[in-house]
Amino acid sequence: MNLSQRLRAKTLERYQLPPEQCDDAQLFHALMAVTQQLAAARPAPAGARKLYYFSAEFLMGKLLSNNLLALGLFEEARELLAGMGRSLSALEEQEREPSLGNGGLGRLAACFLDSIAALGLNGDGVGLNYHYGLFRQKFQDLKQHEEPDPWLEAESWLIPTGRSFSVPFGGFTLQAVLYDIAIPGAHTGTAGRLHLFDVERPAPAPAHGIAFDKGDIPHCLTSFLYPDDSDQAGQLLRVYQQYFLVSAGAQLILAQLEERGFSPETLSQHVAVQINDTHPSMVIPELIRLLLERGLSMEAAIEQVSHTCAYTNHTILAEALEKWPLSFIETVAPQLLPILRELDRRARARSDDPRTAILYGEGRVHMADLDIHFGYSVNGVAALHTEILKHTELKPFYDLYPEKFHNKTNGVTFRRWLEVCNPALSDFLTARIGPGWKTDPAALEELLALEGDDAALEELLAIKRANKERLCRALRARQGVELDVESIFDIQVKRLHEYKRQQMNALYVIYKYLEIKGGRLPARPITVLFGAKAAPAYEMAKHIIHLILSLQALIDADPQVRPWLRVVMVENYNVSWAEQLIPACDLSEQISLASKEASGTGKMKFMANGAVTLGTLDGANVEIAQLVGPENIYTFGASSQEVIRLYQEGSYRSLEHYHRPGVEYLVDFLVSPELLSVGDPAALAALWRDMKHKDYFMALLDVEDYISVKERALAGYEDRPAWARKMLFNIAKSGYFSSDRTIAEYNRDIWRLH
Ligand code: 26Q
Repeated sequence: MNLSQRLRAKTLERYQLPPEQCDDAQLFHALMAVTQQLAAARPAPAGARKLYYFSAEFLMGKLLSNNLLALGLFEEARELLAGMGRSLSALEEQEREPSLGNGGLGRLAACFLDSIAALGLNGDGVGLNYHYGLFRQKFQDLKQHEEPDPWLEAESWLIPTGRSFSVPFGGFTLQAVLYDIAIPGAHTGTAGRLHLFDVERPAPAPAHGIAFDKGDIPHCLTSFLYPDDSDQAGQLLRVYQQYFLVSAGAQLILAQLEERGFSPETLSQHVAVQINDTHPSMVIPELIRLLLERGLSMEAAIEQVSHTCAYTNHTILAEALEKWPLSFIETVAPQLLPILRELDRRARARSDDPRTAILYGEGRVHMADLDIHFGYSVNGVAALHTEILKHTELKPFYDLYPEKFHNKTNGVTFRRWLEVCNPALSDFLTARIGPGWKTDPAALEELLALEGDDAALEELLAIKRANKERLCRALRARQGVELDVESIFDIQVKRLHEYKRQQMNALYVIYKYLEIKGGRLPARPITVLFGAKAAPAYEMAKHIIHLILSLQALIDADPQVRPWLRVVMVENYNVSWAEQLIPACDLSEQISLASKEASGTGKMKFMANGAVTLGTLDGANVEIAQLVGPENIYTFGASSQEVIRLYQEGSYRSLEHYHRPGVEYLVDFLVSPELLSVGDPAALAALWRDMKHKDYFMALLDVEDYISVKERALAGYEDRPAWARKMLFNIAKSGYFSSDRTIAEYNRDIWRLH
């Protein structure tokens, strides 16, 4: 049966209507069901060793288009719907986005599942079925408000498996019920799975806000995703979530091992576990515990687990390194305590450096140390990040186990982040260099042959313009803002964090606002777009959102400035917004303080969609710069070595930078009468004081260089043919950042699945 016949059969069965007479919601649900059945019917790939990718987050985004593409039905679906006067994007409006992740780490896990499936590797994801994903962001009175985001409906992508496992907590036991999402591989005929565990009787939705009864563990364990570590509340619940995930996941591994006919003594030959940051680190003692129960000696259990588990580090921010009090573990999973003590004893026997111990002074478990001692691989997520881990953050461990350390530069799936989100550019690429880039993004390099082809460059500019128009329509419809497509689209979208320095971008907006007020007009209008959620308990981040929204309101109301400069903060930035924003971007803002952004993955999506990067030499920006060369990127700011030295010496004084003539008037604008007339004086003053006296992430160190290089980038945009060549170069070199490349490296160096 072809897709048309399947869809007809489905709508007749469900609604007793032919597809033509269904509304968008019915058509969406029918198409989802057809897609899901086709994906679920596919076999798993073969392989002697099976990978389990453990992650507290999987930021999947909407799945309909992606799954159709992987099943080879994307074009057929587009044509079928067009023939009925309908569109795939209208149907996708009906889909709720599963936001089971905060940001980069969760989205990386989703790209990895897509690539594991596409490479035909035998690997599955293991996570939790949060009923409420990341909160929905609303702006009110120029501030962020959080609302619950229920994504589960009667019909969803979840497939009940009928399988469950008992998870023993201190004092009670819970059933972990397993649901699966099928992940079809593009061009493989096989499919992987995302395994999501849930409690048996989840709590009903809270009546107001995003608050749950954090004490009601049996019902609330899977209620919500933690909005990152800045939220101090309910840490104990977080540990319950982690143990629930790893215990159920470890039991699934051992059950499947047995089903494949292998004994627990051979675990490491048949299983690889990738630990996505330290959130699932308790899988190590839990697997050891389960192997002991199955009769292995402590020695043998540790030996097996140490050759099964591998750890990825995603951050060097000290506050994000997990060190749970032992008392939490004693409450949540007391059965792990003797194992943790034994592992600590062995770690101390391997090294007398106290910095590599597992149990710390006042009784905390250092989760990363557990992974490094009792895993066989440690990797960072970009070249610079891995070097910093080896020589600074994790130096004592690198001295102990140099052979365990690898770099695996992150990547993104070009299926979602180019083929699905930018069909116009995809068609252009296929017309110019053939379809080879779809299975091997490195083939995008063939575009370099078009460097002197004026018609091709013109077409590239026209595609960008059309994508900007598409974004303008979306912003008009959803947020009621009217933008100028002729303006340059300068975009910064990512979680709100001081180290990412959205506040420095806001200082640029202030600079430009004052320039225009002084009669110095830019060559063309500038549109500065932001999208960012702040963790609900992260005050400074919320102040920065307030600053941006205040600037937006101030400029919108100013007829002198508004034609030349706009600020727009997209409400509720998520994967679906990213799919609209990224193809429409001219200038990609990647301006974190050097050494702080482990990698960054949004930057890779922007690059593949023909945006030019404006960035510091941080994270994967370093590798982008090496690939495209200085002509095709704008870099600025202090180097990571300088920044690391400033921190080590404790010698950064923001006040000294504040008093520079090019800086003081920008910072003081935060508490100017103009801005105070629109914004909240307490919030703006708090931010102003912080910038002046603390500025922990050194925005004032780099702001002047940032402004001058950004001005150079804007001037560069005016040479349209030269800019089109920069776009071409960026697209051509972006293939390196395909997650297919990243996953092939994980498989070659860590998993060895076949
Ligand atoms: C920790 C403890 C308690 C509650 C929450 C957390 C928590 C949750 C999420 C800590 C960290 C995160 C998310 C981290 C993250 O997204 N890191 C990003 O990972 C990307 C993929 O490797 C990188 O590209 C980014 O540079 C990095 O910031």
